[in-house]
Amino acid sequence: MTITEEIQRRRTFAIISHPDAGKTTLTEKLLLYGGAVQLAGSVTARKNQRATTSDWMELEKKRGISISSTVLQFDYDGYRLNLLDTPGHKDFSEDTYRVLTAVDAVVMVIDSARGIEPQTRKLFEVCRQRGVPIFTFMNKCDRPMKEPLALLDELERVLGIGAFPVNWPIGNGADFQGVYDRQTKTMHTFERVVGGKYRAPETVGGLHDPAVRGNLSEADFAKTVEELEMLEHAGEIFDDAAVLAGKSTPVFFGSGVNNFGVQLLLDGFLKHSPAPKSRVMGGIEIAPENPAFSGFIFKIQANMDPKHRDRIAFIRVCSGKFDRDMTVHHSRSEKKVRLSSSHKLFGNERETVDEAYPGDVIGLVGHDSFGIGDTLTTDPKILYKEIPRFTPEAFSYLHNPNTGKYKQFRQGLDQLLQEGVIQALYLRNSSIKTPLLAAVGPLQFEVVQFRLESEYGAESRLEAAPWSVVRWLPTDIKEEELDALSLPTGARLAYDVGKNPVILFQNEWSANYFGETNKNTPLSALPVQTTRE
Ligand SMILES: Nc1nc2c(ncn2[C@@H]2O[C@H](COP(=O)(O)OP(=O)(O)OP(=O)(O)O)[C@@H](O)[C@H]2O)c(=O)[nH]1
Ligand SMILES: [Mg+2]
Repeated sequence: MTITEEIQRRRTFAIISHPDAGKTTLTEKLLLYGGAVQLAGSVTARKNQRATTSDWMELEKKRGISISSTVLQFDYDGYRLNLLDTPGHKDFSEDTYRVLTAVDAVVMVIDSARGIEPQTRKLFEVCRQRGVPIFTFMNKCDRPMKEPLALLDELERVLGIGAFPVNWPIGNGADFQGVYDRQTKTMHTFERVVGGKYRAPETVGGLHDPAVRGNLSEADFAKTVEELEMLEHAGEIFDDAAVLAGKSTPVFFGSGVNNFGVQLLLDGFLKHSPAPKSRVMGGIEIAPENPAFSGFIFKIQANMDPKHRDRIAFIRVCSGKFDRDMTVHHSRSEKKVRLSSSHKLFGNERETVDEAYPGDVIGLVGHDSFGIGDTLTTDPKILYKEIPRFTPEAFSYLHNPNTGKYKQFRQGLDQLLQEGVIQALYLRNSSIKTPLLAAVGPLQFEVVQFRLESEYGAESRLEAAPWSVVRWLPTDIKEEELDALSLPTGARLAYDVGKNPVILFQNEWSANYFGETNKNTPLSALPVQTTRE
C-alpha cells in the first residue's frame, strides 16, 4: 500500500460527552461490532465491578466511571481505527481536551432522556474552535426519551449546529424497536440480548414490511411514519462539506447497552468521517504525506501494565512514516533520540509496532525526558504547539504519613506529576516540605492517593489548602522584586515545578485586587511553560 492509501484508510476519533451518557459502553460496542472483541464486557455484568476494555484502571472498575482516556487501535472493513474513549467528569477534562488535539473527528454521545448537558456543551465548544467534525449518537433510546424532533432542535438551538438525522428511532423507552435508516430507506429492528454481550439479532426491511415491524403499536408506527414524512418534506440532504467543516452533525439514534443502532453508527461514521488532514503550525501547512516523519505527545501514563511498571508517552503521528528504531529530533531536549520501543495500544494491552502512519496513535516506552506537548520529527523545523494549558482551581497538601516509605511516596508522586494531570507547587520562604498539589478539580487528588497506594504502595493524607486561585508572575521577575511585592491578606508566593513564581490567592476578588493595584506586575492565569535556573 502507498503512504497515501495508508493515510486514507485511517480514522482517528474520540468519543466525548457529559458524564454517564454512555461513552465507555458505546466504545465497547464499537469494538464488538468492529470485530475487535468477541464478547462485550458489560458494565452491568456484575453489579459493582465493570469489565470494559477502555476502563482498565483499578479505580475506574471500582467506581464505574472513566478517569483517564484510553486508546484502542483496531482494523475493520479495510479501515484502521484509532478510537479514544474519554472521561466525562469535569475534574478530568484536562485529559479530554488534550485528546481532542490528537483526533480528526468526534462522536458526541447524548443521553436522549437528558438532552444536551453542560459538559457536552463545553466539549462541543472546543471541537467547534478546532473545526473538528462531529457525529452525534442519541443514546439510551430504550429509556423514556425526549421527542426526537425536540432533540434535533436542541442541537440546533443550544449548540448552534445543523443536525441531519441519518436514522430515526422507532418506538421509545420500553417500546424502542430499532431505527429507520433514511439513506437506504430501511427499517432495522433489533432483539435485546441478555447483558448486550453479543450482537443484537436484527431484522431489516421496508417501512411498511409487517415482518420488520416487531411489537410496534399502530399508534407508534403512525407517529414514526408522520415524523419521517415531515423530515422528507423539509427536504434537507446530507451535506458532506458541512459535516467536514463542523457546521452540521449527522445524527444516529440507538442504545449502546442493547447494541441497537451501533453497526449503523459505525458504518455511517466511517463513510462520512475524514482521513487525517494537514495541520497548520505557525502559518505553515504540514500535509500528512510530507516525507518527514512528525508527531506530538499528547498524553503520558505510568503503570498501565502492572507487569512492566513503566511509563508510556502517547504520540499522534501527523506526517510521514514511522519506523521502529528510527532516530528523531526531540523538541524539548533538542537532542536526537532513537525510538526503539514502540507499541500499538488496545486499552492496557500493547504490542510492538514496527511502522505507523499519519492518524495513528502509538505508545513510546523508555524515554523519561518526553513531556506532554513535545514534538518528535525527522525535520527539526516542524514544531507542533497543540496542547492547551489549564489553570488549576483546586489546591491541597499531600502528606506522607509513613516516613519509612518516603522513597515510594516521592517516586510515585514524581511519576504521577509527569502525567501532567496534577501540578506541584512549593511555597516560597517556607520550611514546609510537603508538596502543595494543584489540579483542575478535587477528584484528581483522590485519584493520586488511590494510585499512590495501589501502584507504589505509598499511603498519603490530604490536607485542604486555603487557596482557590493561582496566577503566574512574569518569568523575568527578580527575587528582590518578589520580596518587595505587597500581597493581599492570605495570599502567598510559591514556585511551580519549572521554578516559575506564582501567587496563590484566597479568591478571585483578591487576585483581581492585586491586579488592579499592581499594574506593573502583570499576572497570567495560564501556566507559563518555561524553566528557570
Ligand atoms: N438504559 C441504558 N443505559 C445505558 C445505555 N448505555 C449506557 N448505559 C448505562 O449508563 C451508565 C454509564 O455508562 P458509561 O458507558 O460508563 O458512561 P460514560 O459516558 O463512559 O461515563 P464517564 O466515562 O464516567 O463519563 C452505565 O450504567 C451504563 O450501563 C443505554 O443505551 N441504555
Ligand atoms: Mg466512560
